[in-house]
Amino acid sequence: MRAVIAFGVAILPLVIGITWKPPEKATDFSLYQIYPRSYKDNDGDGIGDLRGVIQRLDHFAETNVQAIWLSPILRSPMVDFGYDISNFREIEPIFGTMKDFEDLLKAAHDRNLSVLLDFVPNHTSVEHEWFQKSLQGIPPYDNYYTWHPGRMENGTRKPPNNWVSVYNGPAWTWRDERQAYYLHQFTVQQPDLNYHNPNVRREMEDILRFWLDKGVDGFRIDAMTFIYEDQRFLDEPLSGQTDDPNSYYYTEKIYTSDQQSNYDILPTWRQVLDKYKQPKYMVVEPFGNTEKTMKYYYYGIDFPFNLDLITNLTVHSTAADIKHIVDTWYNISLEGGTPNWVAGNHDRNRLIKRMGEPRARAVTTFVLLLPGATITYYGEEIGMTEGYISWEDTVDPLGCTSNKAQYQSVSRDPARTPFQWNNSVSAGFSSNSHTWLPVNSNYKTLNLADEKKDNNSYYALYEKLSKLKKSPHFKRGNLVTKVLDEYVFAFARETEKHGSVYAITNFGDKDSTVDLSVFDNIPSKLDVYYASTISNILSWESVVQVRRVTIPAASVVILTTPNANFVTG
Ligand SMILES: *[C@@H]1O[C@H](CO)[C@@H](O)[C@H](O)[C@H]1NC(C)=O
Ligand SMILES: *[C@@H]1O[C@H](CO)[C@@H](O)[C@H](O)[C@H]1NC(C)=O
Ligand SMILES: *[C@@H]1O[C@H](CO)[C@@H](O)[C@H](O)[C@H]1NC(C)=O
Ligand SMILES: *[C@@H]1O[C@H](CO)[C@@H](O)[C@H](O)[C@H]1NC(C)=O
Ligand SMILES: *[C@@H]1O[C@H](CO)[C@@H](O)[C@H](O)[C@H]1NC(C)=O
Ligand SMILES: *[C@@H]1O[C@H](CO)[C@@H](O)[C@H](O)[C@H]1NC(C)=O
Ligand SMILES: CC(=O)N[C@H]1CO[C@H](CO)[C@@H](O)[C@@H]1O
Ligand SMILES: [Ca+2]
Ligand SMILES: [Ca+2]
Repeated sequence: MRAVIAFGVAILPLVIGITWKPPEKATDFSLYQIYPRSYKDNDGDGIGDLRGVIQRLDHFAETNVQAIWLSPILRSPMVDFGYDISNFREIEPIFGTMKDFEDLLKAAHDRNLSVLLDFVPNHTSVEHEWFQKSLQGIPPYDNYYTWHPGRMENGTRKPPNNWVSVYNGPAWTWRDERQAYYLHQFTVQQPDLNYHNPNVRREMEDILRFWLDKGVDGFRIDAMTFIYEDQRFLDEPLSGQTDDPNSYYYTEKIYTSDQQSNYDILPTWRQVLDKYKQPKYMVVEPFGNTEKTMKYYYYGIDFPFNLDLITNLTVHSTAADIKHIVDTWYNISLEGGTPNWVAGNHDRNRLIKRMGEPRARAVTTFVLLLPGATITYYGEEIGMTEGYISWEDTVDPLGCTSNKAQYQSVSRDPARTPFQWNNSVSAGFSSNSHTWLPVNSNYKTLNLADEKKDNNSYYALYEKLSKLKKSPHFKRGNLVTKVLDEYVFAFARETEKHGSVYAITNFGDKDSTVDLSVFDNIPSKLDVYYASTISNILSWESVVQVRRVTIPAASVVILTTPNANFVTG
């Protein structure tokens, strides 16, 4: 009896602290990735911080964002900008204090915004206390990481096998202190945790609980593909793609990637989340192919990120290619899964760099208007482009371990430059004219404040699409897709009473005239809701005849049933 009362008292403050009811599942979520170093700097040191995020939370109200995911904000020597954590229970001082984080959580919840943390389970920093103790062989930490004596070849000690790290070079590093090699699938400073050790699994569950108890709404799980490795430590077969044994692409990842145990551990984390009254979300970062990614849906998570709009879509994609990607991911909803659409993250070239501005607008239309969860990488809503970063200014470990001639092809810095808020000093990101990465020089014209005044800006598109996404009238998950021409792909979202919306994209280099009457029950005339290319073919506020609609090259056109009012009904 006493225990029951104590339990009731303990959970009461958590329940009272939250006034709104987030959705049970992340279905139709709009999730925004904040890269905290680059979102907003409050204290003027040139690096973004948590107080900066608090200042800019209202940015999300206008565009119907329901959840933010913060890239890692925990204590870190910042070798991999936070993905190398030295203490899983402390906020990194560059970003602020625990009080700042608690204030951020409260300020977000006051706005009905959910907050997801980046959970980095695969590895710690070498500076983590566990690793320091493991190095000295102190129990129980001695087996928290994967240590191996290596193999002797003709009297010379060699790493246990040919495994290569994601950041190139051997995945094994020798330490004299332990007289052994440790495994690191990422940088030398990111030793892999040993998930075959039940103590490690328990520690990581405790860390989840620590943040859930604080009130976070869930986690985005980093580098899921790399958690477990085969314990026989055999050589991986050669891929044949390169002769360079230090290249990540040298081997086929049959022992270091996508092991079945990576899937099996997820339901154990789900159980931890399900102990809480409020809905908690869990989304996963995959790395492999579509099939292996899809498999995550069956292991208790909300969704694995769909990276196909990044990896499979190109400026040359045909309408059939696009339809295949869209149908593949949409089909998961037939089994109760949540499709999701991602156009970028801090590891990839920005959308506009990959696709060019005109086609990027079409991709943004997919991301916001297809059924399921929308994921926005900070800056995508204003169409941020990549900044030029000189060799001297390069800080990304992938860039730095390259050389002056080649760093530009591998460095991730250009996709991580500060958010462009306005046309003042450092684009309104910082009061400091010197920022951790230089602000993109195009900020005088490409910035949120100016885009809000321009009906044809990228932000205007993002806002218009966000309004549509929010419409309560779309039939749940409803979608019809069509190939109308070699490069013209179209889809329809229907409602019960308010007609339909049709998005038509032309990825080709030539205008194309198509017949939309292939869609069942389409009216003979439609209103133009949006056209990315304003020309004499289509202009704002015009009406089109569905049997002959000309879609300009490299553009997107969004049409609606006449006088439809999707947003307010
Ligand atoms: C948050 O949600 C609650 C309940 O769902 C609602 O009453 C309140 O107005 C919302 N607050 C904001 C800022 O939208
Ligand atoms: C070991 O040495 C022998 C004799 O010098 C040589 O034939 C063999 O290739 C060497 N093996 C390796 C793995 O280097
Ligand atoms: C992505 O491309 C790969 C390789 O071409 C292909 O096997 C896969 O089916 C594609 N995925 C989708 C969703 O179209
Ligand atoms: C999607 O599901 C439909 C209906 O089951 C099926 O006909 C179609 O082939 C599937 N498409 C893809 C790309 O999986
Ligand atoms: C730009 O943003 C900064 C930071 O909020 C602000 O101090 C400055 O006044 C803004 N400049 C303009 C022109 O709005
Ligand atoms: C932008 O569109 C709105 C609504 O259609 C219109 O009232 C306004 O005049 C337009 N502004 C500009 C600068 O074109
Ligand atoms: C997209 C993403 O989160 N990438 C991260 C994956 O994990 C490695 C190691 O933690 C990071 O370096 C990447 O930035
Ligand atoms: Ca700062
Ligand atoms: Ca691992």
